[in-house]
Amino acid sequence: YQPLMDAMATHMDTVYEARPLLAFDVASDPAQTHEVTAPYDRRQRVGTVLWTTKTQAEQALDAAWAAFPRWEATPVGERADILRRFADLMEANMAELMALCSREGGKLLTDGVDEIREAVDFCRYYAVRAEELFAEPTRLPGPTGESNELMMGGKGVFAAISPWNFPVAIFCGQMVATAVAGNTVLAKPAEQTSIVAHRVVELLREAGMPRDVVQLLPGDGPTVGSVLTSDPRVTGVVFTGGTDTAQVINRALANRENAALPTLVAETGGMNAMIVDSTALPEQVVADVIHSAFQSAGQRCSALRVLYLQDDVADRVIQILEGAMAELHVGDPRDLGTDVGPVIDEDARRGLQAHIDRLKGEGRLLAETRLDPAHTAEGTFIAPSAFQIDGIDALEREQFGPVLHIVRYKAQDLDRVIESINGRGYGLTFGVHSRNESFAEEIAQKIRVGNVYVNRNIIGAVVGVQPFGGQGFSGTGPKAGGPHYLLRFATEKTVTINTAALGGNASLLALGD
Ligand code: UN1
Repeated sequence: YQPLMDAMATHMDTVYEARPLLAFDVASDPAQTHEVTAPYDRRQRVGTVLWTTKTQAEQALDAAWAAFPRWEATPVGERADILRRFADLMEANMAELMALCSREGGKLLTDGVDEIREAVDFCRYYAVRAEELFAEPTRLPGPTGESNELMMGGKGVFAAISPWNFPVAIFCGQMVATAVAGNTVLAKPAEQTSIVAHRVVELLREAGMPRDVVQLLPGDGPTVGSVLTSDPRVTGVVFTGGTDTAQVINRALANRENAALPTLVAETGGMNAMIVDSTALPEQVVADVIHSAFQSAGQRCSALRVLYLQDDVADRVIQILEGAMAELHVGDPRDLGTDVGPVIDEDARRGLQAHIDRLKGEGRLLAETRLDPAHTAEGTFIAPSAFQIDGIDALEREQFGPVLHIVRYKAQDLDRVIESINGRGYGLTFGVHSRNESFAEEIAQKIRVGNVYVNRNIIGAVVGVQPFGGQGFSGTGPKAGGPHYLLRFATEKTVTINTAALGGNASLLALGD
């Protein structure tokens, strides 16, 4: 990491000025300018963000609408090449992007590396998939005297609404997937991470993405979000964030007058569980639990929230866990010795603290990491903690932070455990730890989630290898980083030609040659 650290050092004090990146230039406006400070130390400025006004958002939509036919007609190879150049540029600027992920998003440097790598992988993966899916019409077999072809196109204008917890990876994944499929895109980054989003879109423009094809609209939900979800010209929305917000977006899209039926691709919350049976290796379980529950300060939708321990192994696992949690260092994410950084902001900290205080009040605390005020006094930090609860139903909502809930179960109650996890209605990630192969397989079969992990941690899905996404309250699918993702942003047109009438074996391919 040393060369990266040295390169990053040159970006640690830059004060940024982010602004909307639209098809047209926007004037500065002090009334629309917001300060950004670092989550690990609120005295440190990262820069300012100029928020998009409602009128600008509407004008951006005009431009996106006008640009769509031209962009859709651009050969897919050219669209994919922009993604490849963009990936190269992100790699070349990795140190700066990592520095921004830490300074603005509170991410550990190691998380920053994974983050930029994932964004690069999304670009290269979707570029290849787009060329496979969109390059040529597919000829379909049919009766003599007729040709049938399936042609792929874009859908129109997409709004891409992304979260702060993956401010480069998910932000890029949404943007490049919708764009390479032939759509024009209005990207609304999370309010908390607009500066890194701005830098990323500057690189995307440098890679050759036309200004009116992908536009960046920093701002808040009531202003920018509501334009994007109420205008009938928005063909679809790709969203990652909370389940509640996805439901609000779904209702807003459905309530539009004179709008075509929309596409909503949502990747939302999780109440992810892990089941550990008596044959599991306690040391390995604890290593994977710490990783799954506390990496990224638990701020991943894939993170472990509820750990089910079979009675025979529970005491041993909890004892090792307690020791391991006592060793975690909470503090400045730019320090390589830090294991757990801050949570994103004061609202998040307050919500988590209230949940923790309630469980402590009920006497449920099992283990906790100590905060050292010398490293945490100026930021929004939450100490990792573990509590005993009776079951997943005791949790009212997803707690998006480093809080682990532990349930003891008896072997004969396993079916009831699985029923209650399935019955809770979320379905994102799930883990099982067991050295009994048929036990693990049986559970993996019964559990209704998007991603099952056996004898390992449950976060960090790899693009193209572990397609990621859930079901139920956890999302609509299709899976990001999977082979079918781009299809949800595409139209399919079947063209049937009576070739006899054209006097031969005509096909669109032949006509186009
Ligand atoms: C999210 O946290 O919003 O597998 C989803 C993982 C990541 C999760 C991203 N792909 O941990």
